[in-house]
Amino acid sequence: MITEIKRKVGYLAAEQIKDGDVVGLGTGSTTHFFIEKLGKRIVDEELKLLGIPTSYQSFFLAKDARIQITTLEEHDVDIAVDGADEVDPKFNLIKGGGAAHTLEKIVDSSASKFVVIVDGSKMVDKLGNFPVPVEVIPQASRTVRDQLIKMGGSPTMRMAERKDGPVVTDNGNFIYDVKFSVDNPKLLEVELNALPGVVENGIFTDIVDEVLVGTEKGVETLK
Ligand code: ABF
Repeated sequence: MITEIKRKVGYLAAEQIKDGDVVGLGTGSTTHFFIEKLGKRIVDEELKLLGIPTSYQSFFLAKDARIQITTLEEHDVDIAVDGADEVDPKFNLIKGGGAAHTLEKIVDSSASKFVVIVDGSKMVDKLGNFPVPVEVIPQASRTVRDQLIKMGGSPTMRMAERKDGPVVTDNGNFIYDVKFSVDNPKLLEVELNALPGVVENGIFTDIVDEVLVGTEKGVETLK
């Protein structure tokens, strides 16, 4: 059922894309369906669009969907569509479960319109049940961990599933998943990025324009 819900919300988001749009292509299983539907629209409607991927995962999905790829060097983003791990009532997000939050935040925040697509399980009253992903320069792993603990966090290095080493991001860095009590998302987002060695964290604030929430009853659009 969850797959059908993700497909429904991903497909609906794809209907917002207009001919000639430059589209930020998010990462994750819900956005997978969004990209799939764009591919169908390109064939069925001869839709013309350019895609800017937020990870190697979405890059290859876009290639499979025959979406022409471009870069932020060449184009501004008209609309970015991306998943999330948590969404609070003020549209603050936790993202990064897919280890792609650094380029996601760059593309999503640069878009004229940023649309988040989630299933209902991602909607929360307060961020923080999902640990905050923090991308770190490998050489700074220990110093950043110590700082995260001093800030009241409980960091765990994200390990690769089948190997006994850490997950390495598209940028060649490591990720800490940090349990925090996220009382002030904006402040914590700024404080985390001020730590020497932190590349980007998965708290997204003040950049979401719309949230499409898929449930068994249908898709609700929150603005
Ligand atoms: C991506 O989407 C990640 O930031 C996030 O972890 C992931 C979760 O979404 P889904 O449940 O659709 O895989 O943007």
